Amino acid sequence: MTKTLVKPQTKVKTKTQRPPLYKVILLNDDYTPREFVVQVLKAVFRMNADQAYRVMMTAHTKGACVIAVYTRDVAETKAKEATELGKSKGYPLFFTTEPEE
Ligand code: TYC
Repeated sequence: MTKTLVKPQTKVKTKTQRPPLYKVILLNDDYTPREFVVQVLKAVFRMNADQAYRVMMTAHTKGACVIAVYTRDVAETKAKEATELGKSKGYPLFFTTEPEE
């Protein structure tokens, strides 16, 4: 009797799913002191003085600046934390999030 070898009909493909990423965006305003914006960027987004100053100046001159990209939870938590720091001092400093294309 001959034996027939049957190949499996299905193949299992493993795909690594990457979580969708969100941008944190700093918005300019007319009231928050520049130095305070720099302080918040250093504290919440772990930037050095030079990076923080550049980001602040970009938002100041262009109206907004993308700061960093994180998973949704981290982006939203950091944006909220940074906005709250401004609020606690009475400043309208605002950070928002947006999904990355
Ligand atoms: N425009 C503010 C000022 O002139 C400084 C500032 C910069 C505020 C960036 C917010 O995202 C900002 N005092």
